[in-house]
Amino acid sequence: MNEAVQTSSTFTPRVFSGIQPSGGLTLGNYLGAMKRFVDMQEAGPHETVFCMVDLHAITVWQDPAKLQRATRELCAGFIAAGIDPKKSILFNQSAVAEHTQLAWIFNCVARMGWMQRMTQWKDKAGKNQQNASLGLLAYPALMAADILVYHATHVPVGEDQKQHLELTRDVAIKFNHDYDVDFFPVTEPVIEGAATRVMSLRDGSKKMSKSDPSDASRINMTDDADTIAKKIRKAKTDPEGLPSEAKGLEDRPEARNLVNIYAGLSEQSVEQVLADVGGKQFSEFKPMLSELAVEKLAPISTEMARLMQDQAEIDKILALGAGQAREIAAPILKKTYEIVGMVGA
Ligand code: AQP
Repeated sequence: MNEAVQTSSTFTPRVFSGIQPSGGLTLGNYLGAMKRFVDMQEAGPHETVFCMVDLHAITVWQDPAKLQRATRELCAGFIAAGIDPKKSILFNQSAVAEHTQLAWIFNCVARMGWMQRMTQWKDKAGKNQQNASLGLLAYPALMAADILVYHATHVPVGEDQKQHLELTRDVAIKFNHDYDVDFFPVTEPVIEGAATRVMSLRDGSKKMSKSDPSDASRINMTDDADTIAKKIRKAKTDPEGLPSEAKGLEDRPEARNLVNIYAGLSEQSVEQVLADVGGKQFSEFKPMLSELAVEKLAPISTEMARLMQDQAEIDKILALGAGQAREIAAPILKKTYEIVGMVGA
């Protein structure tokens, strides 16, 4: 069992995480989240529950046909990356109504000020907060429900989700306190590895993101070998060569990002990578990185394309997963309703 999972509280260890079908999967999603989901699945024996969070995706406008395709493609991505529906529960959020039912309870537990402090809310709503959707503001309460409706104890995520997970902990603590129960676990974020925050290839101060208007800023899991090589060749760098120690990457965000990506893909530490490539110029390092990225990503994108040929099979897997998820979520929601005082729960 994964060490982080072993250090759990009195609740049975259970891992939950989700990814939004708000566009195609990026290398950031893969290294920061999906690859680590697979590690946690394989580390067993704890249950692993993974979700396509389509209700989160619609907090900003999504074209309905594209959302459907992105949800199925994300499911194909999970499976191609190594999530096995026989070992993990794999489903889409809107198929399990308990998420939104618990989210309403949490909307009434969480405070407005908590939501307004969230960096993601500020970034995504921008200067036009009055015109942003109410769902975008309430996003973290739904995320808390996604996690706590399974009594999940451990949530593997990228660095950017740390603040939302702290809010999930605050929701659990406040609920337990307000109703004088010890019902919801105080979830542990699991943020590990060399690539917990993969940055844009065009701007080392911005996160690599599915919704970045510039396609050159990210590597998509469906990019072919030539596109990957071209994007890496054009990735922003600085004129210096690579250092031999991690401290030489300080104040060099673009160089650090490419080294982190190499470390994440090759499953080495940054120090191990620099011991090999220290002293090289980017003209030498970038082709090495391209070759590694293609070697690791091509089998996944080929398998995703194959799985996407049979959408009925994907829908079958999602329906099966939703049934399994509901079996865990329904009694937890029922008990929550009883605690809150709903008649006929
Ligand atoms: N750049 C990243 N580096 C490391 N981890 C990342 N994650 C996302 N981007 C990076 C992790 O992937 C998981 C799923 O993220 P998400 O799709 O639910 O939402 P997000 O974090 O908002 O991802 P995007 O790609 O930036 O989506 P959009 O553009 O729609 O907002 C999370 O665990 C996240 O940490």
